[in-house]
Amino acid sequence: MSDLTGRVRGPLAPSTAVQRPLSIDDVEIHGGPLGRWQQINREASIPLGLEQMEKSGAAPNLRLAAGEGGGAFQGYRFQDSDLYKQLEAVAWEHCRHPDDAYRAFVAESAALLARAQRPDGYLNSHYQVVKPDKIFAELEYSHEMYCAGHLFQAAVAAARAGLGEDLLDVARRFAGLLVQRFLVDGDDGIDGHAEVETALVELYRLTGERPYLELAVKLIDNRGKGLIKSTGMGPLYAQDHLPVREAATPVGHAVRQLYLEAGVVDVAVETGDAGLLASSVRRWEDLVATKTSITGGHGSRHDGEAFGERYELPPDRAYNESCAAIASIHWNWRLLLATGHGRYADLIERTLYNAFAASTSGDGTRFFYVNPLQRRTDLFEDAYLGRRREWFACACCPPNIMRLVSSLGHYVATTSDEGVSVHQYAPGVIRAGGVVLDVETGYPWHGRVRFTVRSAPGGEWTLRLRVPAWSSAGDLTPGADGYAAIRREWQAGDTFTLDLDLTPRIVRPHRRIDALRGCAAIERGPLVYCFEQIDQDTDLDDLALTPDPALRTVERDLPGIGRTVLVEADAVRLPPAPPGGLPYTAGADPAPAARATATAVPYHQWDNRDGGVMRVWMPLA
Ligand code: FUB
Ligand code: ZN
Repeated sequence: MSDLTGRVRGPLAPSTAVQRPLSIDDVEIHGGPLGRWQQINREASIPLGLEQMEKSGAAPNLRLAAGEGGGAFQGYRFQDSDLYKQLEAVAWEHCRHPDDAYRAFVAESAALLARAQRPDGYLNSHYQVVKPDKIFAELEYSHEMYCAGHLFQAAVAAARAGLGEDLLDVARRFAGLLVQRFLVDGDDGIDGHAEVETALVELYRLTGERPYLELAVKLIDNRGKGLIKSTGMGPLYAQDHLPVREAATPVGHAVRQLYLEAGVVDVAVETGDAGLLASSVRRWEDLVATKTSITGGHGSRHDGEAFGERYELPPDRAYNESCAAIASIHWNWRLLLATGHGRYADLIERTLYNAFAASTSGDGTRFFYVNPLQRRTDLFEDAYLGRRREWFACACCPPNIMRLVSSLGHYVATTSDEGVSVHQYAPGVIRAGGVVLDVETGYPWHGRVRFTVRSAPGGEWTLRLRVPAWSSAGDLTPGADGYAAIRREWQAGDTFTLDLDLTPRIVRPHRRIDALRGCAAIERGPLVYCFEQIDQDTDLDDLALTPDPALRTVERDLPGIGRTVLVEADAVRLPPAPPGGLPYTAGADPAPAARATATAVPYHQWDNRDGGVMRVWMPLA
């Protein structure tokens, strides 16, 4: 192995940061939901994804580009990116559980990509096979740099995972071509879909090649100058309406905006550009305050897969693409490392346990692309009736989900000159700078997290524990950064217990979210709850919560879900609506018919039984 593999075996290795990330294999997750997701990712999702690389056309397309196969190009112009995400998922999984099959998949894919790659470094099967005369000529929607970005991330992952540098060689040849054309030769083009910016910075971090960073800087500086030709979707769609530093709020296609933000923070951190970082923080604050679903999901509009206006957060039409949840976690992680502030870890947790986790079925074999907060049952335009699917024609989400799950350990804890910070709670082991910590917890079902120092370097250091914004932490008072800091000369055998308050709570929407007015939702710890028809003994759409409902937790084993904690809420059954006529009536609401109980399950576990009605937000009687 050359020293290009670097020290951190994980997605992010900033050269300067308030908090330093750990390697994936420095954090063992032994159970709980995170452990379960990693297990099914390995046992079910990744094998399914590997099969799809052939079935969906991703690998055959590259064989066509290499002049090897027969048939026609299959799928979207960004089909190559599915393979790149799948490679990244496998590489991070290899860090956790080395596997010869993974090694072979990466080696064979790298060889195929090398054969498909043009001598000048260009690589994109769609343009090579279908539109060779349009290479770099329609950047507004070509996804050529977007695909390159995913290639770079896969190559970084393979190198850091010890899977060789053949993929990295392919990536560097393509990156060299991009640098030559878009930096050295002065082509001012930018891709209509951000992604390459963050990837170029990570490639720079791995290789030390400064031009990769310089190109990322240029691509970000060039956004907002009208350089992206019209796609028919308008300049907001691809965040080309304003220079990045001036944009006050996230707009347009949600995944594009969120990947762009990851790149913005990466560039800001590597170049020491405080103004650029501040602009990203400003947009984050606006996003959180006005454009975020309770699940952490982003994107209110199906049209353009886009952010809506401020407070436009409809539960039934919420788009909340799985990729947007992933991109949001990427962005928040970068902000957390750059600032050390717990509000970013809080949002990672909300997104991870809700918008993100709901994307995958309990057995890891089906995925949501769109994650709404309400399902009606008359989705006549959708053959799948709003249920998860095994794969998609546009399969951006499934392998993206897999790469995040296989790298989850990376997001659990960090180190700094002061000590160790724990951001997400899961049972297992954390190794950081000479410290070994055992973590025992039943989180998020139980609120107690017990740390035992297995070994520690001499001298004082600080154990920083995130106290989520929704909880108190007993006698511990978190600082303004959201962390309780316990500084002492820790000895092997020392223990420390954090008690988080998991009392279920009723949550009400901001009064400006018109679509949610008069409704409430239930949260418990980091989990957002939802109501599925199957758990009610009356029609869910006839139920309303009482104005200040008592909430009771109940542990159950449910088919398709397993052991879980339900929340029962006091409710009333509304009288049946009058049949026919306009759905509007004059006068007061009729009095509720009878007292009832509404039963909620964790949102991330929904759609694992039948395809019935679901809602997160319930009307208040
Ligand atoms: O355009 C590539 C990917 O496809 C986007 O990130 C997703 O939103 C989907 O449109
Ligand atoms: Zn997606």
